[in-house]
Amino acid sequence: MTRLSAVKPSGHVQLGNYLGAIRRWADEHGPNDVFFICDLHAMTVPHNPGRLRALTREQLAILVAAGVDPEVACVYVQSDLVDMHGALTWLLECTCTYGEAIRMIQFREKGAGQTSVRLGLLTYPVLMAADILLHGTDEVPVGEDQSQHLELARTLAKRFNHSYGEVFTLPRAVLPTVAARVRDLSDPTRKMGKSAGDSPGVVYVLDPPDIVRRKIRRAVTDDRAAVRYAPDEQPGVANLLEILAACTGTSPYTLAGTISSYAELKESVADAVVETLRPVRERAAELLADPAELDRVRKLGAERARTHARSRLDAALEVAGLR
Ligand code: AQP
Repeated sequence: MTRLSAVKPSGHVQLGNYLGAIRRWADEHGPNDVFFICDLHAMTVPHNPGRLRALTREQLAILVAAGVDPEVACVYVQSDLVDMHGALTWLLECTCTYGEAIRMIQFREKGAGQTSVRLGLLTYPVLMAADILLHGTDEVPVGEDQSQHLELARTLAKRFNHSYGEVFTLPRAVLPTVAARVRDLSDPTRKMGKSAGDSPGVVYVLDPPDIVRRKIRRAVTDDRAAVRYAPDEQPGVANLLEILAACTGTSPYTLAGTISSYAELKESVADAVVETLRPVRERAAELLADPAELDRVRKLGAERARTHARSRLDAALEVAGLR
């Protein structure tokens, strides 16, 4: 059974990406899993080419440093197969209707109020369908915000199969088992996100320990001076307790009973986060300083992904009358 997961190089990898997803990928991956850095998706909004290139390498280094083993699972950069993703996207764009594309809620939300949007913002759900179908994916762990796109991928797979011949596996959405939902330290009403830029509320995986500590010490709490796990009433404190729980494998309720002040809570969170990220940061730094090794990993992933996808793309081109 093939499972597909991705990370988008729209910013530096943050603590939420790591605790919520990457750490679990590292713990649970097997030979049928496919992980990719979806750099093509990072181009739907204005982007800087040099920064995109650097973020892509950084994300690959972090995935591997975190323990996603490229010798076990398929770990690759999407643009290394740009010919294949691009070709299948075209077949699927010619399977999708304009009406289906403009009904995508994310397009309406992200495009709202903009004077000019890239056409790719409208069509990226079709690229996402191509990503999924190219690999014969059975399961895609997606959050609520992406479930409409997964539904589109199923619709396009069914329509293509029905029109031309059975080529594509119908993918299923599975709710990801989120190890932790990490919130922004400055505004705990919203999730921590990597595209927030240089925000004091976002801890990046490659932040040096002193920066991590400073950001956590400045985290927003409240004036109740009571360490309780009450996410609705005390979202800032609850977020810190959840981060500590995710790092230490304890429940936030239990932790709340053992800590008496906000200062103590922040010190414990800072220690735990620094120690949790340390091995990943150090290994990623080694990989980033060893371009030959990172290139080897990248090439290995691209070759595996290409082999995995080749026969399916060929079959799709063939039945559509292009061979
Ligand atoms: N705050 C978070 N808490 C827990 N999990 C999170 N993830 C992201 N933020 C948190 C999970 O990380 C994986 C990879 O995310 P992505 O690169 O696909 O992009 P995203 O979900 O849009 O993450 P970001 O960091 O918030 O990026 P931007 O700011 O660009 O939107 C996913 O499994 C995601 O659930």
